[in-house]
Amino acid sequence: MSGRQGMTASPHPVIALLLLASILLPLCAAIKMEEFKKCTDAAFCNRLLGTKDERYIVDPASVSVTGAKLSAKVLNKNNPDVSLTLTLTAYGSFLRMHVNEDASKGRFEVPGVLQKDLPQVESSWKKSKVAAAHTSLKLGKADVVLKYSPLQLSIDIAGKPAMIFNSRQMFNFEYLRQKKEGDPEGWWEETFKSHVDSKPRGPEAISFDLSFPGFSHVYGIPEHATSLSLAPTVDLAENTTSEPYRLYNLDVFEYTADSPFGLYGSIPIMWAHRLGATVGAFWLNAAEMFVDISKSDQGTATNWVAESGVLDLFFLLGPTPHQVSEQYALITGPSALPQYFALGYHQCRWNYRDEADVREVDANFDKFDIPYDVIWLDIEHTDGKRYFTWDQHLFPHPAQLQDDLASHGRRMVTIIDPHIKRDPSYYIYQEAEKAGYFVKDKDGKDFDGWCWPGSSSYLDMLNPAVRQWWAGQFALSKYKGSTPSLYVWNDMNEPSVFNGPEITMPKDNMHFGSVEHRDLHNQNGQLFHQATAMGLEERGRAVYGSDGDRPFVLSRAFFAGSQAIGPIWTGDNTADWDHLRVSLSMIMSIGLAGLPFNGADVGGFFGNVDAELQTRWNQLATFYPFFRGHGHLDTKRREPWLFGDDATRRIRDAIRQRYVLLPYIYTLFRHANTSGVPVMRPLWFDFPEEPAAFAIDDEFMLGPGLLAAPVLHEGAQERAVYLPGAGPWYDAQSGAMVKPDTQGALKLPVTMDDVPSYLRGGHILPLRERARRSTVAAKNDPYTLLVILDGKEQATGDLYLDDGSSFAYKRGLYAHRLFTYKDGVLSSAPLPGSPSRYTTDLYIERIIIVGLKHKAASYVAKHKETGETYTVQEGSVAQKAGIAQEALVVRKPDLPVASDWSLQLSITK
Ligand code: NBV
Repeated sequence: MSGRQGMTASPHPVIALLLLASILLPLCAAIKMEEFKKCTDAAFCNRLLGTKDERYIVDPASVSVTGAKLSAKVLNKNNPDVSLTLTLTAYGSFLRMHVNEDASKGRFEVPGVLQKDLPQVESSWKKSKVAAAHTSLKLGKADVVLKYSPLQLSIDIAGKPAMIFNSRQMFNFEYLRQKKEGDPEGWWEETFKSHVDSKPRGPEAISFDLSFPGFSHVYGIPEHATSLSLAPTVDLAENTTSEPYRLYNLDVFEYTADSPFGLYGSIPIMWAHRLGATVGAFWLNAAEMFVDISKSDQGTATNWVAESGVLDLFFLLGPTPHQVSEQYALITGPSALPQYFALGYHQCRWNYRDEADVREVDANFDKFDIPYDVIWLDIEHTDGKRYFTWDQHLFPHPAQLQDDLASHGRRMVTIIDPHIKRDPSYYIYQEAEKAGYFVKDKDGKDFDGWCWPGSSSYLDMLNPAVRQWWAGQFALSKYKGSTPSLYVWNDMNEPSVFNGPEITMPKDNMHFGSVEHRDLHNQNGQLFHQATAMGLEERGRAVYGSDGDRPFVLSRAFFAGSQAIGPIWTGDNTADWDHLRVSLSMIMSIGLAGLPFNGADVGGFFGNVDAELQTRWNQLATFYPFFRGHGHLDTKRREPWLFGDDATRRIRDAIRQRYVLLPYIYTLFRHANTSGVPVMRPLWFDFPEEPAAFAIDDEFMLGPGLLAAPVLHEGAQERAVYLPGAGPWYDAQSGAMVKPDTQGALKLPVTMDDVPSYLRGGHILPLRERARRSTVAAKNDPYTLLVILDGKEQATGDLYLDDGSSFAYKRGLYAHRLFTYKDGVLSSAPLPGSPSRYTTDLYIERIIIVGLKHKAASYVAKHKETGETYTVQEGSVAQKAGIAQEALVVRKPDLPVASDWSLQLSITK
């Protein structure tokens, strides 16, 4: 025995403090830790996490190789009846290890996540030497060795060990068995609080260890409110443990800003990064999971356990951060391309009371000259929490309201939760009940749980027929009072069940195909999200024809693959500075897990936010991939103009700055859509060779060209910033070059107006500078190119263009432009491989060049082909964009944005 057993379980320091606080301050609301399981409360975690087991060997006689796939039997030395089938499949840039019992035992394999056409194999096991004790394979830069006794898989990258599976022999696979007299406690039945889990299939957990030799940093396995570089949970020197990271989708009331407890979503992918190599490990399994991490001079060691399912483990071979993202996107799909409007500002509140309230908020945005795109309605807009209905007194004319909003370019989002009121007169309940579409309890009756509407049932979204039926509910003819400008928000889909174990569904509930809820719990919310998005997609085709309308559905619960459906947010955070700070790590971690379109409630959901925090939060959220202000029913109103003139001005600036950046952000989302690369990401993603950046999580990159280090502390007078790489870096507010010390550090004084952010030399950012009410109002606006030169006076950048709303881009109706600045010539060409069928009249109205070394008496900008010349101005013309006091500005070149051209800049001294 080793691992957690025999170690002292000391509560995490923050947890210990909270426990103390809950004793001292019983009236102060905070997360109720006792509502949620710890590892020691879960029999499978107790049994298997970090438990050594030397029984598993590969039967050498069984090893066979066909093409890319190796198959073998894994035997249990102590039990001749057990035999597992292991397959190892080599893909060009990743490796898949799959272990299961005889398929007839019906262990659950997660459906719908894996891409159908996993990439072609570059090299295969054919090239391996099949020896008595092991089999090996060369795969790109990776050397893979499968050892037989004990079972072990090791992967070297560029000659150095990078990942080793089962080197500490914690692999265990609890085979399905018959119940016997004298079986250990916790095998067949388990109680937590007053909830009894009948566990009809008995013990079926799977565990393993995975080491990352030479890596001091691992990341990912969201969702947790923790540091980005994951802190160890096992202290080898002190022989103590704290709670492992838990992956179990839960509705955690008032979660704390530093905890390994599971939250609303789970994506079991871990990244490891060191100088010269980045790798990843993804376990496709939707059951409850725990992960321990320990660190030593040798690197990082991790232990994993899941309650059921199969072992389906993908090793992503990198070796760069971009490649790990690409590999994960090959496996689980790239992220959906959002509609352009969805990247604008969203105004939400629980609740906008009635139609007059909505109209007033909408009008105030115009009055205070603040752009926004979407206004949201929470649960109170419904008739008694019967989703798809409207409270007749508060919202008597919903379609008219939406049409009026749409007439000036704004959309509405309504909430649709998964709990269905058990009311025989409610049409959704009636239809679903009659068709037998609800999840069953362990006795085969429709499960009855408590949620907002009272007694509720839950649709069984594992059943494709239920998803199809649900999708149909979004047809305009079905969803009364909805219009094409209405989009959807799925909350509570973990699912949240107020009277269930840990506020969720009992694990022994039954789904379609005799699947226990236990097996798919972490995918539950995703299936609901998917069915809703499918509904909007179908509605879009019905309204607009075959190119349709890209769905926009925000979900709280998520799982691997959710990126292909739509955005998520980090749930019910709190209006305090800790939550402001932790939002960065959370968003980046979820982005690394392939889901770039995510954000945190701006202002913090629980509690009242003051002017300073609200200002700082908006300044940060300018760069969030998803930007939505929201607040709890009991909080004071917090629309942007309610915090005094200074705060209103600053929040307006922050939101306007977001709109200025939209062409750049939309282009980043296109990259996520084609190659899985996160939009908001850690510094080391773009600077993998900088160890000083590996643990930084209070700054981030927005794409490759912008670094943001917003102010994250109350009353801050200064901000310490780390600027990686050789630079040059330019202050995004002044355009002035900044000079960090030799270590890359910069300390600067800050006022409430400052949002430290930096432009990276060598990059070109497409912008839209005109202040408008919404993205719709800016639809025909011209562009600005912000050219930030590197030390050699060169730069490149790109701009993705399409109609911003439909699926026509899938037919090639888009343009992706590549801009290059070199030797004083700025040129525009199609990004290699992009089509040229998309046409637009839009043009570039301004070019700002930052970082020219030579100050000259005059400049001439000339179109190389037409000979036309343009006015060149130096100085603060571009201040509207918050950029470039020290820049050179080419005014009104009016170059067509989607055509080829080049512009020569001559310096006359
Ligand atoms: O629907 C009400 C809220 C919603 O505003 C919030 O964003 C969700 O995360 N919902 C949770 C349920 C109530 C939470 C206390």
